[in-house]
Amino acid sequence: MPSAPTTAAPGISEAPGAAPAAAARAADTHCPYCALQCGMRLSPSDDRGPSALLPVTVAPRDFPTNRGGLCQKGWTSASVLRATDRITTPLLRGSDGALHPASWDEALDVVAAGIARVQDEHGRDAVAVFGGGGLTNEKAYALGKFARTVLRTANIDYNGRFCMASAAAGANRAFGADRGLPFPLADLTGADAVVLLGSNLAETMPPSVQHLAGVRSRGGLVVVDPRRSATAALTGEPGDVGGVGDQGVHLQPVPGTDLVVLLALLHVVVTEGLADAEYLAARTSGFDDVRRSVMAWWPERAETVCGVPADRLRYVARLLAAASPARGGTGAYVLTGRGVEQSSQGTATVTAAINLALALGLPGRVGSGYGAITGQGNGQGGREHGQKADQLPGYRKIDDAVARAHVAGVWGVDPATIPGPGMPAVELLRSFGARPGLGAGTTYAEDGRPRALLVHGSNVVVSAPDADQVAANLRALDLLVVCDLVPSETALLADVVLPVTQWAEEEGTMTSLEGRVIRRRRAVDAPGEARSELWILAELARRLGSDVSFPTDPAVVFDELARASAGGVADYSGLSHARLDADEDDGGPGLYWPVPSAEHPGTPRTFLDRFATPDGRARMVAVDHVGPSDDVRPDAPLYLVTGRVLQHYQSGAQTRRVAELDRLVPEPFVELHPVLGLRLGVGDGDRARLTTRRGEIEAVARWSDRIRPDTVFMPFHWSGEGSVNRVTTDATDPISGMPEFKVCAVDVRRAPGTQEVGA
Ligand SMILES: Nc1nc2c(c(=O)[nH]1)N[C@H]1C(S)=C(S)[C@@H](COP(=O)(O)OP(=O)(O)OC[C@H]3O[C@@H](n4cnc5c(=O)[nH]c(N)nc54)[C@H](O)[C@@H]3O)O[C@H]1N2
Ligand SMILES: Nc1nc2c(c(=O)[nH]1)N[C@H]1C(S)=C(S)[C@@H](COP(=O)(O)OP(=O)(O)OC[C@H]3O[C@@H](n4cnc5c(=O)[nH]c(N)nc54)[C@H](O)[C@@H]3O)O[C@H]1N2
Ligand code: SF4
Ligand SMILES: [Mo]
Repeated sequence: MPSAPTTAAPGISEAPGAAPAAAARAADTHCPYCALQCGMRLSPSDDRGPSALLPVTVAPRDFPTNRGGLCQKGWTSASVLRATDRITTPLLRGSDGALHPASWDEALDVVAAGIARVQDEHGRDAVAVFGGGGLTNEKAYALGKFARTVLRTANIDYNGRFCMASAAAGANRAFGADRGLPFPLADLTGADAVVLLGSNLAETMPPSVQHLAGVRSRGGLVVVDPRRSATAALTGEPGDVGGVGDQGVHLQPVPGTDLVVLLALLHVVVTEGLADAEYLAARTSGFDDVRRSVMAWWPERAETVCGVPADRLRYVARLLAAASPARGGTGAYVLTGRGVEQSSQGTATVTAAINLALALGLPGRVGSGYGAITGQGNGQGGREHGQKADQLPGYRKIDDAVARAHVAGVWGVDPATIPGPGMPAVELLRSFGARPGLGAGTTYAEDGRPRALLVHGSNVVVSAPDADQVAANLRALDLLVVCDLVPSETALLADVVLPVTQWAEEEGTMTSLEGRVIRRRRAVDAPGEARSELWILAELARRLGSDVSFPTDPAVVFDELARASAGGVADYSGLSHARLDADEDDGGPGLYWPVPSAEHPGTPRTFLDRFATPDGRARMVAVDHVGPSDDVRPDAPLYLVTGRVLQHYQSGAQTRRVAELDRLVPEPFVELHPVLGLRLGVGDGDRARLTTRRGEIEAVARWSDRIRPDTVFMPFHWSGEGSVNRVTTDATDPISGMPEFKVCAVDVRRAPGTQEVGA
């Protein structure tokens, strides 16, 4: 592989509309981006006004999650359909090191021959697959099936490992099932208390804030975040920063110490007799252990670790308990987001949040509960249909003999040919690296090193932790194939780039953060030669001599997925595109899984009678605080936390190509408190240099009094010298394999040789 990627202009369109314009039609569909899956109506553009070059215009429509609202990303989403550098033909890396347009036959022949060669020389597991939580259910299902039946490789995982893995591990262990929100989002409206741990909904899912109006009016919104984020500000004007406001409370802990906050809250609940004893006896197991384990975390001790005043911890514990049904409240919710989950103790922190909710009797009760806020458009469905290393469709375990037999039956293969679990994402990306002492002739069985990778729907060079190392590892591959819409930083490293259709160009289904299965609909044809991944996988299967069937009609793929999921945790067997369409024609906004039969109405709220564990009880598991893997120390005395801004989505591959969004937030920045800025000599507007154990980056400093003075914040949406994942740690949670994106130790200074702009 070449070390310096080059982009060739041919095959990548240069101007909006450069690809032949296709007739557009109206369609009711959903936003391409996040898991809120806001409802939108696409209409053919007229030939006047700013959208004249785009095939469709976007308008919001009424849907339960967005109630007629859209964020800036949603409003501008049609721009990506005609991104100026949209890939419109397959591209092949030539002997000159550049990417050149090729026909589909040429490109697919190269991919098939490369796969066959690598598997011949190094073994089946030497070809790996990396999927994405943005793929439709149909594509995610087909990708998992392709990996297990055509490639017969164990090594398939996806970017949901960066996103939902700890929440999933925690919920699966406690409840026996992982549906991010096991209740409709609109249920939050009636609660007396909602605790949001490490979630910045006001920027990451803006229309969802409508559902917090009720709890805010009752003073019950609790936001836990080291920054006074837009969401934390919804708690109202406090007397002092981080204090109690008129609409709720903002707790501003030391980064990476949320587990201590949660242990202290449960300590107060237990010692003040606020737990729901009847519920605990009837619906849970393991409480005694958990009760004993929180005894050591009285609020004054917790304060010394997490920095949240003891009286405020008591206030929040009592607020939450008063809202619980056992104490006559209208209901309470505990919700977690990436701020607490992207941690080496993410599963433990989710478990502590669940323990707190269980002690108060919230889960499995109408009007109360615990939930994790799924991130990607199909982050929920993406983790149910078999692109996760240890899973088969229907949220089944790949090492479960009964599950293997069922799925093998649907696929028409011998269960013994389905591989076992593969490596989780971070380990997989690490495994490609060349290692001393291993020659070209070794096999996967000898060195555990895949030689080829197919990427579908992730830009790992920007979004994976320790990203420079990831890029170096991708360069060490014999074959990198990337399917994408645009020349993402990862696509630019590939030997073969395959252009694919995107949201408004395809039919399919998505499963929203509420577990609601909804339809994605086509309004416009894809430009140039872009093709659906269903077609690409079918063509590769044929070229690789497989006799397993790969239908290309999404409705037919869905029917097969539904059969494969029958009897599993995420049972879609009562659903079809036709049923979802008929439901929508009747004004229905999709159906919640499980939907185990064609007559079944769907399941808006799960666990009402029993949890999905063998004995029907929720399992409480004692957990304790260890702290971040890369903690502050004299040469790296500050916490670096990472996250998002409203205008950009993920690695920025899509939103950096939307002029309006790029103009609003054109470059990476590092947010720091003025007190810290003065101490470090880094003024507002200065260039700052950030150094961690992985390396150094530079970005513009932005002063803000809304962040702790011991912490700096950077969004991760950019590549280049301000790409924060070049310095984040690739340490992972031992149970979920989720990387510790949120916290690492950093040294910050004014970039040498730069002019002082600020104070
Ligand atoms: N605009 C926008 N919206 C998005 C996305 C996007 O890229 N851009 N992506 C979508 C996806 S895939 C996801 S996963 C969601 C993510 O949605 P969120 O979880 O809301 O997003 P983040 O900004 O990653 O993190 C939330 C907050 O965690 C805080 N935080 C950092 N460290 C800690 C800590 O140690 N403790 C606590 N309590 N908080 C901490 C940050 O300050 C930040 O405000 O957003 C979805 N929506
Ligand atoms: N430091 C730091 N890093 C983080 C996070 C953080 O909070 N901090 N958050 C993490 C989280 S939660 C997530 S979810 C990840 C996400 O990060 P990524 O996995 O990189 O996600 P995207 O940027 O959405 O990349 C999706 C890519 O797929 C393309 N694409 C879109 N639709 C399709 C399709 O249907 N098929 C194909 N083949 N391609 C498609 C897009 O053009 C884009 O290039 O980032 C993680 N990285
Ligand atoms: S909140 Fe999410 S789904 Fe809604 S418009 Fe914004 S990005 Fe799209
Ligand atoms: Mo995510």
